[in-house]
Amino acid sequence: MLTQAQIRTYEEDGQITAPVGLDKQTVAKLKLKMESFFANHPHLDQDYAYDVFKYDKSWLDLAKCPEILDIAAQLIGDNIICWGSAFFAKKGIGGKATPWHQDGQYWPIEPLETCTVWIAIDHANEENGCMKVIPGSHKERKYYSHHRDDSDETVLNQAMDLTELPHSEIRNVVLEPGMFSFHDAFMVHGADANNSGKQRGGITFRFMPASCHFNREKAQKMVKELGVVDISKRELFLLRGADICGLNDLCED
Ligand SMILES: O=C(O)CCC(=O)C(=O)O
Repeated sequence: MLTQAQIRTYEEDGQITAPVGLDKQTVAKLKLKMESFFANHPHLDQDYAYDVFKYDKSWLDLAKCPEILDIAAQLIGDNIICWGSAFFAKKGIGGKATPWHQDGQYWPIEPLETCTVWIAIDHANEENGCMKVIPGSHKERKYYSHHRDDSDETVLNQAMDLTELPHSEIRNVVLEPGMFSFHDAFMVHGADANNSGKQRGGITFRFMPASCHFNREKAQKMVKELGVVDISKRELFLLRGADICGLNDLCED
């Protein structure tokens, strides 16, 4: 759980590294599970493999882990839907950068209140391109303009220019295996390419309060207008509480 001071840090910065994490044995099992996941799905890009649940729902067990959900509940409330899962398991050779971006920019969630947990399976540090955040960049709850970048050098095709920001102090999110970082959907973040020779495995889960609507029609429009990945058919898993919004078509897991 987070202390009140840590919750305030998240509110101020848009990111917090949790004071709890997974034990060594659990991380070792996760690492093997990640390796066998990619061995079984060789067509997936390890640098960014999204919608992991589509291939293997057993990853939901990790998203449901109480250490993670208790913190998510402190940040977004007790009614929690998990709607996304993605590996950023950058291998360490021929790596792609994660451009500076805001997540919420291409998410069809109304209102946009979500948080992501980034779970380190390997060490994530400056050497192997850990996530970098601009603390406080979420605070105005506004979208900065992004441009489309379809190059093979990056894992996402929406990128923003940091010159638009009023301030841009960069913080590296350095994590040991098993540690969690949480970030807000409006927060500006990115990561350098990992060419260190050392894998930087991380998996993310996206949570929204169940008072929000995952608007599938809006998702389809975003595909047409922005050329982003089609997330209109994402499965929605209610992990805690009830669907307060009432408009979300939930999935039985
Ligand atoms: O780990 C990375 O390279 C980027 C992660 C990210 O963009 C995210 O979790 O939203």
